[in-house]
Order: sequence, then C-alpha cells, then structure tokens
Amino acid sequence: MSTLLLTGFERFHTHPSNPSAQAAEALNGQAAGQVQVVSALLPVEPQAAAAALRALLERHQPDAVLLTGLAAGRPQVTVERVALNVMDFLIPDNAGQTYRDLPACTEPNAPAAYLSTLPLRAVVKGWHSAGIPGSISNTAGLYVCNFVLYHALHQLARLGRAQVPCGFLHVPANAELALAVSEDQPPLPYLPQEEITRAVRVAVEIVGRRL
Ligand code: PCA
Repeated sequence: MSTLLLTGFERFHTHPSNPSAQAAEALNGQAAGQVQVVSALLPVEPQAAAAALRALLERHQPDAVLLTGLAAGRPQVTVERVALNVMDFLIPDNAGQTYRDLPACTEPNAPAAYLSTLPLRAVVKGWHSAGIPGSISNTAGLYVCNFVLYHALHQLARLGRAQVPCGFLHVPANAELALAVSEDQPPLPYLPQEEITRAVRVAVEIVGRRL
C-alpha cells in the first residue's frame, strides 16, 4: 500500500471555514485503489506551514503529496502548474503578517520556480470523466498556498525524492462561505462541499493509480 499525504488549510481571512480542510478531513484514512490517504491541516502562516509540512514528510515518507487550499472566487476546481519563489500577500496571514515583494525561499541557489510533478492533464481528464468541470491553473497566487507548494517541491528535491508526485489543488468556495458574503460585496461562486470533496477524491485516485 502506498501513502498519499493530503493537506488542507485552516480557516483564514474573513472566511468562516476552509473547504479544503473539510475535504482533507473527510478523506483521512480512506483507501483509493492501492493508496492510503493520510490527511493533515496546515496553518495559514508561511513559516509555520513549511515547518509542519517538513515534519509530515519526515513522519509519513509519503509516495505522493496532494496539497489543497481555497481559491475564493474561482468557479471550478483547478490543479496548479507552478510555484514561484515570491511572496506578495494582498491580505495578512493568520499571524497578521503581510509579506510584500519577498522571496519565498532565501537559500542562495533556490530556483525562481518549481513545476508541479503531478500528472496535471490526467487529473483534469479524471475530473471531466467524473462529471466535474476543472482545469489547469497557471498561477497559484503569491500567498500561502504558492509558498507551501514551493516549499513542498523544494523539500522533496533536497531529500532526493523529487520523483514523488507533488502538487496543489485549489478548490472554490462552498455554500457556507458564499452565504457569509455580505450583500454589499460581489457574490462568491461556490460548489457544494460534497462536490469539492469528490473532486479531491478523484484527484487522489488519479495520482494513486500511477504510483
Ligand atoms: N488558500 C490560500 C491560503 C490558504 C488557503 O486555503 C491561498 O490560496 O494562498
């Protein structure tokens, strides 16, 4: 049996909860084909999230890593192609910090970017076959999700485990988040939580099938 590390994020900003956390919690311990899911939640603070991730990689030695987070405003699920070595926050993190125009990694030879090592096209095809509209995204933003994807790929590379498939899914808001938007704000597109969880599960299956 292979192990897939699945992470979601804690709640942040004005959102009452985080659908990525709910999906990760729902899938924790489940088996999909030959793969067993181990879920964890990450804090929405860059250094704390990178440290948590390092500990998780060490503890579980996963065969695949699927990170997930909320992209409020996106209408569909997306799988990210790239993580940039940049932090440029438009909103504070959960420690109240707003990092602007800074590198995500200050090590001397840190690359400008890492490409996701997930089978991106296969994930999108898997979603479509399951009746879930979704696509590849070419920007994970410059906030904590991009940071965590960068550091996950960086840590795997440093551990000599760059062959471990690793990438990031951004999920839309769920109904709870859309209902929490005040009337003077633009409405949020949303998907029912069950559909968000199903999309993450399909991605787990597609990644697991190739291990
Ligand atoms: N989404 C944020 C950080 C935490 C989350 O769920 C992002 O897209 O960076």
